[in-house]
Amino acid sequence: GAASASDLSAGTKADYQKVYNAIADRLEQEGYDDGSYGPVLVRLAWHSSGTYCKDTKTGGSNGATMRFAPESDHGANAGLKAARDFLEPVKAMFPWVTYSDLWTLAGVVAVQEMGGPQIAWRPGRSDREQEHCAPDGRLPDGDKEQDHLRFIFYRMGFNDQEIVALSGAHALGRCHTDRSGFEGPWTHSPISFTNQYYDLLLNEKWNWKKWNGPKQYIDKNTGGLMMLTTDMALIKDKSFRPWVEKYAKDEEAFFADFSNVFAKLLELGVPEENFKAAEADHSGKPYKLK
Ligand code: DDH
Repeated sequence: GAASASDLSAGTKADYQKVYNAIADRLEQEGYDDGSYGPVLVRLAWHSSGTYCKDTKTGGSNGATMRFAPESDHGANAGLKAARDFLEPVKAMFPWVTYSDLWTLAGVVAVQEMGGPQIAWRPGRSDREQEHCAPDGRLPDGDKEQDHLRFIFYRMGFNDQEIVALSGAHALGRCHTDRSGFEGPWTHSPISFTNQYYDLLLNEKWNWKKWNGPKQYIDKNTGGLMMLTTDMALIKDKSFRPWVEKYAKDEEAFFADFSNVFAKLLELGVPEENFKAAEADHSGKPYKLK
């Protein structure tokens, strides 16, 4: 059932701006990956939300159940402990913020601070206990084709355009052999939010990587970039491809669509009354923090 108002984060907009700033201040760290926790925080926000099923109304960002096994041990979540641990000191500074609000807000901070669009965000998620862990298999597998993408993302309530827009998050970050088994970044600037992913998909020459690891593509030119089978499905599929072409040409359109669809992702499974109850002014209106 819905949490009572007393279970919810009870902050004002100014309070959440303080949480935002505390995350932003620590984002860049020499020695971690490409120099920023931004990408792995975006991935945490996405994996904590993308478990949603619209038919059974289970999973989603309301709960932060990835704190617990078995969800923390799901193969798809390998490596996300780094992101959860990174946020612990912030949780300690602001004990009133729920983990589920903190993790989704961290995704917003990361996108914005890495040069992406502003994302509207609302507090109001309540944390839930271990028995609410999402079942395994709700997140996408990188070695599959367009049917799998549709199966996974239609279940969350997204359409083809939204699938393509969300996938542009792979402008950020990289694959790690000790996490997913795959290797390498998608773009030349993995800690900047850009539309480069779409341009590379269309205009780079991609070959299968010759190695003992899982099937993935590498770019013919430099050998330093990668694509998953699921990434490549976006240009093979007749309905996905026009959106890739649009976002490759028009970064503004990508930013606008990503902003909308990422905000929607972060609210999957959160009852509307939670947003209303959590806000000091009970308006349920989104914040634009910066
Ligand atoms: Fe992703 N992603 N993702 N992804 N993702 C990985 C890394 C990152 C898939 C597989 C992988 C989205 C969609 C998909 C980010 C954001 C988003 C890795 C590598 C795999 C594998 C993990 C590792 O080894 O560390 C697949 C498959 C899909 C799909 O089918 C569509 C979406 C929708 C998002 C989003 O945020 C909206 C980010 C960021 C990363 C980089 C993480 C890092 O540590 O760097």
